[in-house]
Amino acid sequence: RPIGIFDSGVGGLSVLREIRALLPEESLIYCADSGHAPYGDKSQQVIRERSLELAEFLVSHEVKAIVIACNTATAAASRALRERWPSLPVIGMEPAVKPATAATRSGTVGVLATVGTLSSAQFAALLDTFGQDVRVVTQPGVGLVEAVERGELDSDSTRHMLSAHLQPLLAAGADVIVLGCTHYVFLRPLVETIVGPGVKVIDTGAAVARQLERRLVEGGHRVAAGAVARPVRFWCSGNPGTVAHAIDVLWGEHIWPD
Ligand code: DGN
Repeated sequence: RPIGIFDSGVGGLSVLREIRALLPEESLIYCADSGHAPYGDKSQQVIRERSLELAEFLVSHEVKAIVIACNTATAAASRALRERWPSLPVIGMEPAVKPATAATRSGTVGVLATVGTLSSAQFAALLDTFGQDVRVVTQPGVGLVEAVERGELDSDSTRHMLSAHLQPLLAAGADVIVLGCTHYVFLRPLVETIVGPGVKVIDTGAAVARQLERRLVEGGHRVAAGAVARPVRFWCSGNPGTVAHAIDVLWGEHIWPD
């Protein structure tokens, strides 16, 4: 049985990349809700409804686990998914605030994420738990999801927006930047150029892939290592032509999604 992975769009490909590297023998279905991206400015209720619909689609393909490869959708919908499918492992994203608090030397951590993630109850709870000993400054990455959806990882406009968003975090003294949105991981090279070598940039894609593996092993669902590598199946809502371009750029392989 396959593993289902979804995101508002193509950002979750950054998580898919980690899952693919760790679990090449697993069959993977990736679902991009590009017809409805971005999620950042939508209400929690709308994001929850979209997430349930995407999960329903994946469940109809008999997935053995679901990865919500989107911080915004995790915050809005992970509980609803777990309630609807109590025996299905549902793995969500969480901005890497915990590792950031361990990594900072200046005592200030910067988080770049969507408005939806930063204003969620889940993020508030994360700050309650890990934001006590360090200062956490946040910045909504307005416009960045759209840039990545267009496959613009290094255009002048992306560079300009990103500099403007990072500036307040750096000015506040952050020496660790958390990329709290799966789309932003594709901007990591640009982020690193802007912040310079003294600032660490972190995300949770690899940790999520490891957590998925643990859950599969626990449930006895892991395909034996060494089995034949499976191709990833891509599906999207919205215009496959637009998504195909972004997949070309981000995944590095020409794929026309269903
Ligand atoms: N990839 C989503 C996330 O990690 O938050 C972005 C959601 C969106 O569409 N704004």
